[in-house]
Amino acid sequence: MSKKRYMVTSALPYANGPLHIGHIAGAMLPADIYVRYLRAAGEDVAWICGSDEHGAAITLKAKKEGISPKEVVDRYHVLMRDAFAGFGISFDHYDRTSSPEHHKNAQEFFLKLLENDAFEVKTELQYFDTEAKQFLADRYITGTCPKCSHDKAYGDQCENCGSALSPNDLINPKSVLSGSTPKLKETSLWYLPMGDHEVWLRDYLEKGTLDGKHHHDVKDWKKHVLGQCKSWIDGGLQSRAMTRDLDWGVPVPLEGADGKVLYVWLDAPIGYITATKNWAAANGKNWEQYWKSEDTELIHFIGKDNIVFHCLIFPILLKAHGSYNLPYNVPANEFMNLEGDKISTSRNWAVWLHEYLEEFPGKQDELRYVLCSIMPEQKDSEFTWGDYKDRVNNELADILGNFINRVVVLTHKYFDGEVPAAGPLSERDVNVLNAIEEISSNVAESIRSFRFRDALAEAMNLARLGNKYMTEEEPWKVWKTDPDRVKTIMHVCLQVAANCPFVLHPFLPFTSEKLGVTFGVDYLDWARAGRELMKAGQRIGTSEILFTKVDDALVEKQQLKLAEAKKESVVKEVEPMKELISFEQFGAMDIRIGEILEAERVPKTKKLLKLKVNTGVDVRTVVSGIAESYEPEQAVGKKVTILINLAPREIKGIVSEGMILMAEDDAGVLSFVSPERDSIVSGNGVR
Ligand code: B3M
Ligand code: ZN
Repeated sequence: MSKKRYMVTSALPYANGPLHIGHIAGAMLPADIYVRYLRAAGEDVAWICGSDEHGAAITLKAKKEGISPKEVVDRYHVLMRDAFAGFGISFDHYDRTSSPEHHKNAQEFFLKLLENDAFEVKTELQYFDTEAKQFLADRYITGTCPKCSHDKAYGDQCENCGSALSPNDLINPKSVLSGSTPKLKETSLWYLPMGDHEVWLRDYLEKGTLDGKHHHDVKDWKKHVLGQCKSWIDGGLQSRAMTRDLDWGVPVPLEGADGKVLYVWLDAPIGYITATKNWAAANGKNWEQYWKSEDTELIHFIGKDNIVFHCLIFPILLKAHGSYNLPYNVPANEFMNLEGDKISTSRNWAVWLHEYLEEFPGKQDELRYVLCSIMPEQKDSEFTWGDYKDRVNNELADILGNFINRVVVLTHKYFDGEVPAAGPLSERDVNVLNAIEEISSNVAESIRSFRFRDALAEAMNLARLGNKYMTEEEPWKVWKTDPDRVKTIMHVCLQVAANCPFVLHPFLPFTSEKLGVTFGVDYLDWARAGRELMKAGQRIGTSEILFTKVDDALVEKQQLKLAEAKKESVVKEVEPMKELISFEQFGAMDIRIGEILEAERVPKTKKLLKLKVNTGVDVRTVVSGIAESYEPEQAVGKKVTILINLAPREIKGIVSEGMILMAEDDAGVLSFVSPERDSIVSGNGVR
């Protein structure tokens, strides 16, 4: 059953860098399509977004650039806002979380939660960087993941295995600020006891019920979203700290809480509410209807890395507050990769929106089209420039562009730009005209169920149908023998062409605007679409070429640009030199050449091999995190460099006696550091 009102949100991007195709493919383009359709269908909808301006993402960027966090967010807020506008991302309101309104709103929300006993205050030992004089949480601290042994896990999450972590879980913790090993220091934190909410969360997510009543249809939710939620709950929900000891963020509004701010994942989703309030105030609306009224659907568009926050944490907060709706659906997308690799801001492996807008003026719809065609709705997908070229040329130019161009040119050529009246209709004419309604209702249904790829394919079917009809009816031939029949053919073609902007505008707003002018149709009103759109005698306008073809040179240029970025980022990413050590310290290390005699995987780990190594001194066991780079059988027989006087350490129940030295390439693949001459035997010292 559908409701009266829609509150739509898109994940607030961190204001710490420019936007790339992954951002819009994940959380903004699907929402834009959805909302454009809903508006055209006459629904009451508010769609908000904004810049996420708090958290370690911002402060670490500021530190790296040597500027203040405020300068970082001011710079990128404007860049992001403009890039969205450039792509026709039609938010009703784009806000930012560093605003005084948001600070006030988030603080009030926090106080209400406190009043409702939503938190537990705990005073405990937390990691503290004595050099940087700062507590370390989230991205400020890295170490080895206790679950999978990945050695670059963060204080909040391991990106290798997806586990949620606390700083205290990390093995060998290191401060990101100084590289030093942090000390423990006492502080108080407000925790959200998520475990207390497991029972109702399970009902809400697995049955779609809330307080014993039907809330939403579970079958409308994406499987991968529910799967992720279920595995979180099955794993047992841990308490999560909702405050941080930092100086950038929304201050905790309590006496004695100096130097404490709200956790960014507490304040950012409240940012959705602040944005709605600001939008409502500026537009004479009642914000509470959009967040609290029972007949409003709350829909969050996000990427898959944000699922836990929107499906578990935010619902707990909303419910604990008391009067808010819970998400009606969270149609999260998976990730979009680029030319065989993960999109990465730090490695400059991305197609940047502001650069695309500069390099391809007027071609926003081409990118929107390609991104929607390959949207990662159910699984990860991949953008390549070769595919961009194929889709623009074979679909946009050859089908849509070609059809519209032929309709417009022939209408002017034969009928002086006037819509001809139809004569008797053939069965095929009738079928084509009937298809208009069918396609339009299929598009609507797919959009309402968040199947945007299907919706776009179906909308394009209208142009495909018109193009095929025209090609097969051959009005240019029939003109010589039966000009009356051409009137009917062109009449049918014009109905199809004029309906194109109706079904295509959620996807291709710029092109649809042009078509709206050419055919004089009010395409922003979904209900007006249909087979009788163009009346006989009505004049149509002219049309420019809608899509120019992409050539190989463009593809190569873009691929080259990426290759250059990769080269530069490799140079940039070289780790800075560590502090000087004395000759004595060097001399204390006993490094030898050893030979691997045996190798086997350590059960239940992805990365670890258990090796037997002949060090020349003895044969010993070493556990080494190389299993993703070497199969056991590839490792056997290799001569390797090994530090033999490192204190033994137990890893996964095995005592490891030594450390094999490895080199790492830019893709993270490890390689043994081996002697070049075969004559060098085990036990040779390395000096
Ligand atoms: N800024 C995370 C992200 O960009 C975060 C989303 C907030 S939505 C409330 O992945
Ligand atoms: Zn892990």
